[in-house]
Amino acid sequence: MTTVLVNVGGAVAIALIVWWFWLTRPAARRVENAVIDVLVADGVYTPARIETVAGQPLLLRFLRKDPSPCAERVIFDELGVSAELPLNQTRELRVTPPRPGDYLFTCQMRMYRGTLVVK
Ligand SMILES: [Cu+2]
Repeated sequence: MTTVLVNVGGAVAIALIVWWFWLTRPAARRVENAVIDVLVADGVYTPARIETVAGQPLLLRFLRKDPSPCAERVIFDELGVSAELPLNQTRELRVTPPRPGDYLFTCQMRMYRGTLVVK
């Protein structure tokens, strides 16, 4: 009888360890990428490809180093976001992509281009 209880206890402990170390990881990963710095310079956004998951609030910090008026606005068309980027200052933008897919972000002339890849 005692042996059976010890075995059951061992199985429960193993199940808890598996659950804690393997199955809880995806939740932690969502928080990791919540803040992203984007540099606006020389005609490109860096990074130009940002990966995230649907429903996760994202804080994007745009730093514009390009004095050209071409770079002064960033537009996320599908998310209804259009924001002015002051030169040499960080502009914080909060976006929450609702569904998986590719969301383009561009300047108003679509010369600067980036993609929010949502899984
Ligand atoms: Cu432009």
